Amino acid sequence: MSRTLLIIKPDAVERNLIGHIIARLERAGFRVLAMQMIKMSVDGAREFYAVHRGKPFYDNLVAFMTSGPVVPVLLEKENAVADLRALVGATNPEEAACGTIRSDIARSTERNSVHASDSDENAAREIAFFFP
Ligand code: FUP
Repeated sequence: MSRTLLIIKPDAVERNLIGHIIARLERAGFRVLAMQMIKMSVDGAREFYAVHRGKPFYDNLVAFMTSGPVVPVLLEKENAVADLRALVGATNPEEAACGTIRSDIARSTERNSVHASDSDENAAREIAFFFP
């Protein structure tokens, strides 16, 4: 078993899609180990997305992630990181495969409804960030 982190982003919370997303995760075989609803601080969002500092979308990304509540979810499954990335789909919903979460509900590359850790190393860092 391995662990990964998903974040339900403000655009999905605002559209009442928390339950929809959690149901899809559970149906796909993920176990929810912990979750919370929080409003990220600007400093927190800047730290969480530090890898993107200096990129043209960084300030907008931080503004979006702090624009409303988010729901970080700690998940467990065999092959959790890769399986969650496959379930979530590509960053740009127009490029996300049919049947993925982003293809079905995301609005745009920026407002793409969910975050999923992209490696075991980043999953460990991101899990510690929200569930120390
Ligand atoms: P992902 O791993 O699919 O979440 O994508 P990235 O880590 O590359 O990007 C993180 C977030 O930055 C995306 F979810 C949305 C935002 N982003 C943009 O707004 N524009 C871009 O061109 C790339 C990413």
